Amino acid sequence: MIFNPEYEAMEPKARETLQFARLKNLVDRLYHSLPFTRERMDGAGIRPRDIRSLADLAHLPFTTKDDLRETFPYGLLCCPQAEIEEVHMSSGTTGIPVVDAYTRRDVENWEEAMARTLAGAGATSNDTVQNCYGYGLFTGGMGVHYGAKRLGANIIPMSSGNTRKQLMVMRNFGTTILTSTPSYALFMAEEAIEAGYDPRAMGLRAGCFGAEPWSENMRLEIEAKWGIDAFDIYGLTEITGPGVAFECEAKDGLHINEDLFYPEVIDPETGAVLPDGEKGELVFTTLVKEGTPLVRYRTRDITFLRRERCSCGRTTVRMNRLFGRTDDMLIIRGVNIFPSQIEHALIEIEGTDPHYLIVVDRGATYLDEVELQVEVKKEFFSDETRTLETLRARIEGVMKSTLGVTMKVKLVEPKTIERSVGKSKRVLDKRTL
Ligand code: DLL
Repeated sequence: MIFNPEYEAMEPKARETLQFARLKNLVDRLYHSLPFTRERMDGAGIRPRDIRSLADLAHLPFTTKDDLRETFPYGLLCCPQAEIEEVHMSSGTTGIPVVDAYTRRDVENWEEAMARTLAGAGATSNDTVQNCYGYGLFTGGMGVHYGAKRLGANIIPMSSGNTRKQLMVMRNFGTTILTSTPSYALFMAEEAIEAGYDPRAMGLRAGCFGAEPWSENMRLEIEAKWGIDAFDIYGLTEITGPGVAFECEAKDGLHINEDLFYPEVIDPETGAVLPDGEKGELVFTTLVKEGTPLVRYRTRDITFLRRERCSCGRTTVRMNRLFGRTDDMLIIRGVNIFPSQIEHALIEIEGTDPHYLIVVDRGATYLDEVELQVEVKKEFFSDETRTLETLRARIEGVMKSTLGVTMKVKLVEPKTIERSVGKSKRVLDKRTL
């Protein structure tokens, strides 16, 4: 079902007109109310009146994650602080988080975008949605929650974890739609089997999975284990959260809610806009955002765009399932982590050298497991085992509290981690998706 045919099945020409009107409005508003944008545009020698077509967007400067970091928390706020109704946050490169602030209208648009997303997976007001994305500053929990409410579905706000309880609820409340990270969906199926249930007999019919990379193989596995249709959903905190793009029944690319989020794909080296079909970095302009609108935000996600009509009737542009990222961001159990954050934390800990290796694996449990190998200073290594054990426990504690992820720390002798001549290799990702 198409939730909002007026926007989702709009004639592309009419949509372009709408997008242009919204873009113009956005650029005017930002230029006149946000010193950051005015300085950037003045620096590039461009005025709001120079934006005469959608193609002129390409003349505007990009916004990057560093810009968000440097203006933390409210330097890019475009409305009076009193109008903010909600905030969300995710990690940034050095641990300084990026903030998304929503006005009432922003939350309404998010509800709309997520209602479209759930409807793409066939959800209606008759469904019961069990939402296992984390509630809190992460956008997954609230995003799905809002969408399910807008759809008029029954929403079970489970958040992530506590798997036995999830399964109990699923069996007793007649869950029909599951929303979680794809790895957690697989983990839950295994737990169900272990507890003596047949996941296929639990009544689910579809699931919306995202927030981390997954593959066609993982889709097939989730579908076979649960006996459901599994749909890919995409979004990022900076651009509102989930609801930016979603799969429909064709499962052939993700429809971008492009009346709200205008996409471009650029060459990450030169910044030039690439034609449809060419792989590059995805960039978004939030056309109607009021709280923290962004112009040409570089997501660092790699994909390409396609404009052929989809068999579902939606006319929106589709993005391919992601190919990866242009940076070294890791997603561990849904938490975004940069190796540099680990490095910063290690520097503070006496006894360690800044040589480390992050080994990520997805064991039999389907959940990400991290082993952090850290080189210890020579004098520490000759010390008694108790000192080493204290150091190990301390690093584990620091990692858990600064990054929010449990890691197994293994202390290794000096000079055992391979040195490289070029860009050092900090991550060994053994996960096969
Ligand atoms: O992960 C928002 C979200 C919540 C999306 C629930 C889908 C479902 P962040 O924590 O800011 O936001 O992380 C955003 O996660 O730039 C991608 O690199 C990655 N990502 C998100 N969805 C997918 C997906 C949420 N479907 C970052 N496939 C993005 C692959 C994804 N990677």
